Amino acid sequence: MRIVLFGPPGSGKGTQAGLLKEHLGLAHISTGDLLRAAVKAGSPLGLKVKAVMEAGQLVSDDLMLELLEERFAQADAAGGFILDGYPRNLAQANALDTLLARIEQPLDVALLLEVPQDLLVERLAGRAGAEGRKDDNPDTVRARLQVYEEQTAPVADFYRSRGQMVALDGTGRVEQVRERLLAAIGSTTASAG
Ligand code: B4P
Repeated sequence: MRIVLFGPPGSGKGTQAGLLKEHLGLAHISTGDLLRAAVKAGSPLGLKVKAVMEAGQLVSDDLMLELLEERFAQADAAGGFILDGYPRNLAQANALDTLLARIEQPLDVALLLEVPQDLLVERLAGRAGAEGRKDDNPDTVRARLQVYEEQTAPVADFYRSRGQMVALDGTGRVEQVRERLLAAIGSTTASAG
């Protein structure tokens, strides 16, 4: 099973991908986690992207693709994956298409978590308090939400036009959202088989 999980910052992508990974035995590929690991390690890539992330902007498409290709080359990705945080614009959606065609791992479904903006702001403020992530401060959260609306939201139409998009209610308890996602994945598998 190959899944793209997307939605605005704070919609629960990372949270849900972690749970689905356990349940479905898939690799969890989070571009945000890959970038944060590079920043933490102080690698050349990490040094390049730190300021961009702290401003709530998108890291360049070329760097992201390089990072993703490296991650897909790891053994666990061959058995299926949940991609969390990528694609974040139409150029990335096209790049992903080309990459997945080349490695013969076409996408099964794109799942969109829908959450109203005031709840996103509330959740991210909660995480800022709990984890101290620099990009969760109110100014950066505003910038990230704007980037989402302008650049990432059109990705939904990209997948919708191919009949690969399922939009889900991302509000409520973590377990409730997880059940909705599993039901959507179940019906995708049933209609494919
Ligand atoms: P990400 O790491 O993808 O950050 P995110 O959008 O905030 O999602 P995340 O997965 O962390 O949060 P979640 O919604 O699970 O990206 C960070 C930055 O990296 C970007 O701004 C960008 O600079 C860069 N980047 C990443 N990918 C890129 C790409 N492809 N191209 C370019 N740049 C890229 O959870 C948020 C909070 O909500 C948590 O505290 C969680 O506990 C809480 N929560 C989740 N579900 C909940 C629920 N049901 N109820 C209550 N709280 C809930």
